[in-house]
Amino acid sequence: MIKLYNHEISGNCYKVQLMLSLLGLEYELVRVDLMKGEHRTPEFLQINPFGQIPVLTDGDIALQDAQAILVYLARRYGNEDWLPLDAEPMSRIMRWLSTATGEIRQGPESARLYHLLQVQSINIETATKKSENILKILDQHLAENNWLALGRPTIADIACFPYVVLAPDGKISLYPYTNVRAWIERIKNLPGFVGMVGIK
Ligand SMILES: N[C@@H](CCC(=O)N[C@@H](CS)C(=O)NCC(=O)O)C(=O)O
Repeated sequence: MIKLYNHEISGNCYKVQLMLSLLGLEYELVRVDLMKGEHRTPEFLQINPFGQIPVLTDGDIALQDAQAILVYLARRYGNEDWLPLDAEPMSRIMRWLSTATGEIRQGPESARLYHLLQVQSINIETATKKSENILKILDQHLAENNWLALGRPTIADIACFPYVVLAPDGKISLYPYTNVRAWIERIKNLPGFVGMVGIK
């Protein structure tokens, strides 16, 4: 049985849950209470020394990092559609997995942490500026493409979706980004789509 170590307000956990659901897989959610520090217990550090969720276990395998887990699920349970192995399409997908952990994490993910969870160490001016910058780039890219990496949904879309759609939690309006909003609707219409707190 697949288990996802999860917290309901985590967009990084949600991207894994969304992929599991789109693939029609059965899984069990194991709640890790971040507020109580359950991610820092010796038991949890054994499955992820980084002290972070998500972690996915599949039998004896324990995997860490949302992007790495998306790669595993796509290759283990998906078909070529979600993550093809040919050099060029694979590279196009990797580019957006990097964007999810780079520009999107430094932008809308950080702005959300600041406003929703009052993480004061975040420089909110920088996070807001970075959010607007990456949303503008995404909007331009999506003016000519229905999906981020290829002509169909891939794990690139799933990796980037949560913290883009949750940007308003960080007081970043999505109103100016018409093409981003249309892409969000396309993702919400995928068979098997599930939401999370803040995403209907
Ligand atoms: N690169 C990791 C980042 C995961 C991450 O930042 N997880 C957060 C929850 S969304 C967490 O566990 N934070 C607790 C901490 O870092 O102390 C991934 O993509 O999975």
